[in-house]
This record gives sequence, structure tokens and C-alpha cells, in this order.
Amino acid sequence: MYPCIFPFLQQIVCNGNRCFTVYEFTSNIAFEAALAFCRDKGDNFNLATIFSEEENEIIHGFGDGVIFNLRRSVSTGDFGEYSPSPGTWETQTYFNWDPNGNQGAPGGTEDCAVIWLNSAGKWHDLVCTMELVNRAACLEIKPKENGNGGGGK
Ligand SMILES: [Ca+2]
Repeated sequence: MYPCIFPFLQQIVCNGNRCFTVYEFTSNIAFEAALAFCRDKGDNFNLATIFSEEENEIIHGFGDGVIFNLRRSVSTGDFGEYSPSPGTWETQTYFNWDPNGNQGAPGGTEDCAVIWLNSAGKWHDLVCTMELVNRAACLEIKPKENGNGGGGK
């Protein structure tokens, strides 16, 4: 299970129909707990995928030290892949590794990723089961509206 969240109002920032919120917990969490926490919010919710610099900046804007949806590929051993739905993994194409410290390099045992602390939004790889940060980025994918001329507000 995951620890409690701090009960302050969470801001939501959207990129099109992809709406992001970062939750801060009362203790540090690891990848699987973050994934479970976000998915428990509903069918359209997931641990956040990051597909662009714009989305990275949205999440980084909530603060440093954030778990998101990326792990080393089980099949290739390289970074990486994300899980769009339980049990499903797809190939990641956007990356923003910290150039210092061999982050995201092939091999090793650091198979998950975070927007690291004091890293200006850059990513670090870390061991998936390690509890090193207390924030997770969740994503809600809003249903797309059909263009019928409605207000869409
Ligand atoms: Ca690392």
C-alpha cells in the first residue's frame, strides 16, 4: 500500500486532454506504490507518462523529486517503456536524463525513473523498490470531445 497524502489542495495542469497532478505523501514511496495510488483514482487515471518537454515542465512545476511512469525495458535492458494500462508496456521516445552520473545508461540495477531533487527537471534512474522521494505524478486522460460545434468549456 501507499502512505497517506498531505491534505492540501492539489493543482491540476492539463496539456490538451492529459491532466497532471502531483501528490505529496507523508513518507517516501517506490514505483509500484505510486502506480497503484494513481490507478486507484479511476479508470482514466494512471501514473503520469511524460511525452514532451512541455509535459516535463508541467510536472516539474509542482516541485522536484517526483516518480513518473517509466522503467527500463524488460526485453532490451535499456530505457525504456511506460505502462498505459495494467499489464501493458509501450516504448518511450522522449527522455530528459541528467547528463551527470550516467543516468539512464544501459545496464545496472536502477530500472525506474524520477524527476530528481534539485535537478532542474532532469531525470535520474533508481532502483524500482527504493523509497527515495515522496511525490508521484498522476495523469488523468479526459475523454476527447467530438467536434460538434459545442462550447467545450
Ligand atoms: Ca541513478
